[in-house]
Amino acid sequence: MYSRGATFTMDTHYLPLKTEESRKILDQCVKENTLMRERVNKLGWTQCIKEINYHLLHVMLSIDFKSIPLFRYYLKWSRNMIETRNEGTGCLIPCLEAIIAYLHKSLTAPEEKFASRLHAISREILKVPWMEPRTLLEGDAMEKANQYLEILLHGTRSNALNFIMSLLNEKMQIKKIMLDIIQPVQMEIGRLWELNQITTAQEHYATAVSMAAISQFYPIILNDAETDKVLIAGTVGNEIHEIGIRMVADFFEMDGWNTYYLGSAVPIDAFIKEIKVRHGILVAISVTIPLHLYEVKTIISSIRKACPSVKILVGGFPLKVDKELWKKLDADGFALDAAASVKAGNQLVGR
Ligand code: B12
Repeated sequence: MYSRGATFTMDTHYLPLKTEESRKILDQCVKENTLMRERVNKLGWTQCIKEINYHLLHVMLSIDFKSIPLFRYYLKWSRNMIETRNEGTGCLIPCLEAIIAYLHKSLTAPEEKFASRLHAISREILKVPWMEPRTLLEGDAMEKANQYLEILLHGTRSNALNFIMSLLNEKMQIKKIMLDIIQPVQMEIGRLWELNQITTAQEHYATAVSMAAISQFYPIILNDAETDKVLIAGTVGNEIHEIGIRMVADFFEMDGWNTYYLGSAVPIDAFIKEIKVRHGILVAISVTIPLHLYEVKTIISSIRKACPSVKILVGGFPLKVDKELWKKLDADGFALDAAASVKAGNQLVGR
């Protein structure tokens, strides 16, 4: 397979930099742990500080949202990232311990109790030997999905677009193509990236092709129905993952709604203006990167103030990881996929 030899820290330059805190935590780790000293010698202080910063932000996120599932997911994910880049997970425990010890001073009593649970969980998870997570496309039902994956990795754009159209010609429903072929293949692309088996460029390319493939359905899907069922959908802040929310908007469109899909990373003021101008009765906001949950919380509180009668649905990757999170965001509802979104949306607006 492919190898990009990446290090753990990714290009997330817009995230808050807690450089001073991370340096102090790293100092402590280096004093107490030989592996950590070796790591600093190998990668340098700047890289290791960035790495601690990323762990620190995720520990804080789990504490702020009181979410054990988010923490478990992050541990598993960072372990996969580190193991498959030959960086050794030996440093993960000392880093997390030092982070939790550092945070102790500033935590309230209940937060401190919660942080101790995170500590226990990290020990429990990391003592189990690492195993490579299996493909998400196992079983006979996944034959077509595997073919599509193969084309995304080794074929041309035209092969991919033709393949998706051939499924439609074989009478596979558009909704099924989206949920049973494109969605799982995109998730598998993510798994391959996480395991360092494909490059970021391949991940980008696959997504661009999948979006083009979906666009072929628009002459069939889009309608001009006169209706007061108006949906405004998009992602906010720095969230650029957009296939999921596009699918959600498409499923609403297929259900007879008027949908305004605004795109990704829409500024809050612009989003609110659209809700007002288009007379939206339902808003759908998607989030994929867990650290972007803060931004979703902020926009929801702004929408509540500016458009008190509008209903707000949320969804996306972290909300699938922790099914209680939507309540902590002060949304009106959430759904696991595009089909369930339509059901939840109709219920919320009483249709
Ligand atoms: C494609 C992709 C990208 C593309 C996005 C391009 C684009 N224009 O969309 C690119 C390459 C740019 C990218 C960038 C990054 N990505 Co990325 N990406 C993915 C990938 C492979 C697929 C996402 C996707 O298309 N899913 C398919 C859709 C259909 O599924 P879905 O989003 O879950 O949507 C369904 C439901 O959730 C629900 N739903 C979704 N939204 C909503 C909204 C409402 C209201 C409702 C009700 C329901 C709902 O319905 C949808 C349809 O059924 C995922 C893998 C994964 N497991 O998701 C990684 C993944 C999300 N990315 C990841 C990462 C780390 C990043 C980067 C930080 C680094 C990188 N890879 O370069 C950057 C960050 C960018 C940013 N600022 O947002 C990680 C996140 C892990 C983590 N710990 O945070 C993942 C999980 C990959 C991995 N396995 O490691 N990424």
